[in-house]
Amino acid sequence: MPLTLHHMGLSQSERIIWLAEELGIDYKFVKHNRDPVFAPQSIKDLHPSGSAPVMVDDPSPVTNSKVVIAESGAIVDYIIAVYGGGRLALTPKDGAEYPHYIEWFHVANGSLMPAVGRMMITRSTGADPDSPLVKRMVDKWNSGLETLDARLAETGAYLAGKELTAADIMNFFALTTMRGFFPVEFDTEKHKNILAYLQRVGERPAYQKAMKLCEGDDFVPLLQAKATQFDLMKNISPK
Ligand SMILES: N[C@@H](CCC(=O)N[C@@H](CS)C(=O)NCC(=O)O)C(=O)O
Repeated sequence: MPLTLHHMGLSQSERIIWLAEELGIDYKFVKHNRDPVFAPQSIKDLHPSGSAPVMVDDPSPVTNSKVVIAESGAIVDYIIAVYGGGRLALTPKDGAEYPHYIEWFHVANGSLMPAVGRMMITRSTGADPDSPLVKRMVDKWNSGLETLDARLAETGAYLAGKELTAADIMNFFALTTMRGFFPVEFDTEKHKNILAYLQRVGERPAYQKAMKLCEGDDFVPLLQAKATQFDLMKNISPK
């Protein structure tokens, strides 16, 4: 089995394991523990980015040599193209859902994750909530959620349309596990479509299997309006 997927606990690399489970492909799973919050040396040794996920394909059927990639979107695209027969990705042949697919796929790392990251930093460093910059960041996060909720209201199912695609796999972490790093509560009215989506995805056997593999049998995915906060954040709270 040439494909090895490296996951770091409580991180966005859960996306890659979930993708592999949805596609039903063979892979070797390697888990790395945070040290204690950031990436351990074992992740840094794999790729200069020093971040998770990392995919190692050795030998890659594309190059006949070792391929190492450390960027979620690139790994998702690579696995779907090389091992997934194009499943879970849409193309122009899929018609009206294609532009939604491509937009939402890129919203994940282009807008949603940066918005979540900024929220986490402002809250964990105790930034002044009345500063115009902090207010603008909060607005961006709130309007991102509003847009996402409106899209889910339109489809009644997933981000591109009626079926799960890689666009969902890219965005889901920001709505779930990421909320364990800072307190964001969804509103049962304003975010009702997001909340229904969390339940819909949470029922998928591939998602359940991936989360158990990534975080252990006792881990409860953060699929409710309120998210349990991870203890590891105490290590980097301002004194
Ligand atoms: N844009 C990258 C971001 C990767 C990233 O920042 N991963 C985080 C985990 S969620 C990480 O490794 N953090 C630990 C560190 O930077 O020390 C991707 O999508 O793969």
